[in-house]
Amino acid sequence: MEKNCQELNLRKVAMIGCGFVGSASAFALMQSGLFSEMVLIDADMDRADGEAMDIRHGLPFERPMKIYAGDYDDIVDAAIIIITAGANQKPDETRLDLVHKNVAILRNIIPEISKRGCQGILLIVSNPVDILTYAALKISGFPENRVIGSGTVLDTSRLKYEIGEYLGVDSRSVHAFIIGEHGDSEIAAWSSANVSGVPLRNFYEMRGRHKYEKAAERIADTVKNSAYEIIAKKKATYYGIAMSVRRICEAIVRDEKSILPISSRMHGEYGIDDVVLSMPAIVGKDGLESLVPIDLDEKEQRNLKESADTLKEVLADIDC
Ligand code: 6V0
Repeated sequence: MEKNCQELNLRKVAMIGCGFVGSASAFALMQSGLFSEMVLIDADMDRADGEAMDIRHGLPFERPMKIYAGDYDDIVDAAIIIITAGANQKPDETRLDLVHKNVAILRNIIPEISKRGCQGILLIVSNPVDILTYAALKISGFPENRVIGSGTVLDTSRLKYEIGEYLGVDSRSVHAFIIGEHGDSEIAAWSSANVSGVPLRNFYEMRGRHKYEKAAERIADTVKNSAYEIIAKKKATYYGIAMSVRRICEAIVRDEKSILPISSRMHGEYGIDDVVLSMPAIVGKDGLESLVPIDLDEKEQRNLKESADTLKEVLADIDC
């Protein structure tokens, strides 16, 4: 019998899709200590069961929790429902190429969640994440704060890593965002980037790196192309996104009000409306609290608008 969820279990997480990304994320969450219960669901039930068994065999080295393969009745009280189900990119495929396959998969999954009256936060990870987050919002009818995508949290982490390496500084001291689409039209927001408050351009000079523009261009390209490069070498990317999923869950479960570039629906910010893309946002126990409209220079604003237009063209082609 279907349960109708009224009370959330704030220590419970559900993972729908247990392929490379879902299983790596589940493994990262098991080690995080954030949850006391984790349900794994996959169209391939043996896969979900096998991953649950494998991951829980690590529990004697971590904090106790329940990890099991389940079905949709098991997730009604989950505080966070993570969706990683769907086809992944093949070499030479863009994220946008996946759209029709993965929207169809969402059409199977989301009604199972909404008809049970789940009150948890939907975290969409499957690609193209911006389009799928928009589709999930429409299909679920959930309030916008509860339907978010992992967006450019991963790309931003890649950016911080590359800047940190280049400047010989801890990447955690780098404050910089990738915004827009999680994909080919993403934008590195250089004009607001800094290292612990020191504008990036000044920090480059301080470290004896005088060719700022060239280095920035190279770093942005490396970030944009890293998924393609990893997929060409090992067929899929999963550790970086797993850590990004863990970070987003941490901000929600601990009500951290951290600023993370998750994907969410825009409402006229920078002249962009009715499309989901990534902008820095305050993330806490209710999911998205509010956007943080960082300063963008003219070129960045223009590129952001173009990124939104790219996504809108794709949205016009799907029925949601
Ligand atoms: P994968 O290893 O093929 O796993 C996908 C899993 O989804 C499989 O185990 C399938 O059985 C399962 N699945 C398919 N349909 C359903 C369904 N209806 N219900 C339940 N389970 C289902 O792919 P992988 O894990 O590598 O990638 C998953 C998705 O994450 C893809 O769309 C990737 O493109 C995307 N990524 C998103 C990233 C991001 O930054 N947002 C990063 C990396 C990958």
